[in-house]
Amino acid sequence: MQQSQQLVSEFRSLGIVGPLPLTETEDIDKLRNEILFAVNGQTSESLPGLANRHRDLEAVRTLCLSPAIANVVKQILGSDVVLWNSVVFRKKAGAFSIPWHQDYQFLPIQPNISVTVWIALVNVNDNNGCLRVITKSHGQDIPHLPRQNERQFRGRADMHYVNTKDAVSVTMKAGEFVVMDSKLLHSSGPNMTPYERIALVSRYTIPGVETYDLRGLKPQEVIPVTSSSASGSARVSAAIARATTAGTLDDSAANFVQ
Ligand SMILES: O=C(O)CCC(=O)C(=O)O
Repeated sequence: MQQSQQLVSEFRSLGIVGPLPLTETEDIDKLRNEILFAVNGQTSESLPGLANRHRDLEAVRTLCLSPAIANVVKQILGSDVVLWNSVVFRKKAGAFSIPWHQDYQFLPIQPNISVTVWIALVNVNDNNGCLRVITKSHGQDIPHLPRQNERQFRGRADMHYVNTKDAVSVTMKAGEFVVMDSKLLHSSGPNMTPYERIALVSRYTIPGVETYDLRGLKPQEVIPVTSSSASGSARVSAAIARATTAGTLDDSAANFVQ
């Protein structure tokens, strides 16, 4: 109990918790190879082939529904949690950086209640483009610039508002994950190694929240991570109250542009 209270208060205060280990029964090498085999040929520039594969790939679903992840996300969002989005992030040898951004600005979800989990499928560090974060930035609404073409990442923070000297690199072993507030400023550096860096991002919310496809048009089905008897709308109200208190809720319409 003490441990879980610490975990939640760390999440609320820093906007991130971890790295934490996945459940021991999850064989990360096997799952990674299955994912790579299935997404072969899909790169970050062809994101739709890498998005929401928890719907059809068992290996992606197994990771997204890991009891270790469910346990943490439930402590943050409450016991009734749904998986609503996932993306495989491939960073090939020599590949680009991902610019500083806050996810909540682009999420096709209303109300904007979402927790992001970043799962390392290989060891990650500064050499191969690990995640970088600015802790405590989840309290701020950072202005973002629109992307100039389809090949650019979906959005980037206006760097006048980002103090990169506060950035922390999140070094992780394959099979570890971090849980982030969807308002936490994050980025990742270039991959300077000859090997691919691969990660899985999964996103969770609560029943009753409306979630849409990548273009923010079609309502999407969600996958329950747990169930409880509380009604969806009661859970939404409770989570809105919690998120507002924690300063993590943005009520504006989903403005996702993929
Ligand atoms: O995996 C990465 O390099 C960055 C992922 C990311 O920025 C995101 O999930 O929004």
